[in-house]
Amino acid sequence: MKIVKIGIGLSALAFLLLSISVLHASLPPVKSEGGNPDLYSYFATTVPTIDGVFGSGEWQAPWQTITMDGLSFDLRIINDDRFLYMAFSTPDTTLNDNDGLWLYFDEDEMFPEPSYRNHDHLLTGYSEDMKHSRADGYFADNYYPPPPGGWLLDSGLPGGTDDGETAWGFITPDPGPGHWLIEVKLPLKSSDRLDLNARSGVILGLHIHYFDHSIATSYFWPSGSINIDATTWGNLWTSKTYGASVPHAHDVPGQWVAYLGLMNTGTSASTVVFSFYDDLGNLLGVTTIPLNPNAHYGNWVRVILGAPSFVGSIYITSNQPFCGQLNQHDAAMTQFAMYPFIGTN
Ligand SMILES: [Ca+2]
Ligand SMILES: [Ca+2]
Ligand SMILES: [Ca+2]
Ligand SMILES: [Ca+2]
Repeated sequence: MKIVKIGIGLSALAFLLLSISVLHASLPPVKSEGGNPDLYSYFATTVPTIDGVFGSGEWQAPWQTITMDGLSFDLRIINDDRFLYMAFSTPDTTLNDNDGLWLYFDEDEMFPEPSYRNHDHLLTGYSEDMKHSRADGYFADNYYPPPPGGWLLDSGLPGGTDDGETAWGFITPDPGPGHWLIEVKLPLKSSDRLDLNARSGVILGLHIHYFDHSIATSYFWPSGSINIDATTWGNLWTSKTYGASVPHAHDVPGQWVAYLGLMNTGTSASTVVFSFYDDLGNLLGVTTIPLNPNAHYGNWVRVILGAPSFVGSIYITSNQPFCGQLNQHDAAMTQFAMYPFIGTN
């Protein structure tokens, strides 16, 4: 059982927002490296400027640490409904124009409709996407051709265009050493069929290749993965928000109301358990919500509880990760996600 605790005081919006920010801050780095490891994209609350500089407040997501063939890279990932943004802090301390980054994405092949389906660990001609960026500013958008496969430039086909932005910046902190920061922006869905055709909320396959030219060495995530075999790639969970229509008819004047939306973007059914506690820690009720793959679920917290009002905290557990959204009636919205709890308590 994976457990994440959040406290949600429905009597005060400020407390609700505070609780969610605490949840984000306490998320552990992703360490799973066996099989197909996971990375998580948080829903963007700000739109980053792709300039190779990590501006204050620009990347509103926790750092995730990945191991690429023995080297640790830190990255932050966010998305909105149109774009995926990635920020890399590399351990590469030698500035070289030919240092390079390749990002390979696997989606399913349900062209032309944008799909809620997840990556299929299968490389299908014209259905996948790859972005290649170099420290000297070179950028190339690529696609996966039909067999015998390989990766080719989008611009080599009629209508193929370069879609995406990257920027590299060499930062020299005190104390050092200096190292590369890389910012990336790419469309989840573009007008070019040779790019991703995905919606926010899907899981994409991801393969990362970093090349340190100074020592002519490549690093891969997942370690040992290769760019022509998507069964070796990792999972990138993207986030989705809800256009929730809050049911005014049930609202009680003068009270705060939280609207709860859940989405299971995984491939397994989730069992989500909400335990409601009052301010003294007394258990008020427990509700179990089954959430099938790619299913949406939305309701009011107090309706789940079965009580006309609720003030207290909610303890949520799940046997699978999922993403969700809390919407304080007509005023604010915040997203949260249930990821594996790593550690002890
Ligand atoms: Ca920036
Ligand atoms: Ca595929
Ligand atoms: Ca393209
Ligand atoms: Ca492409």
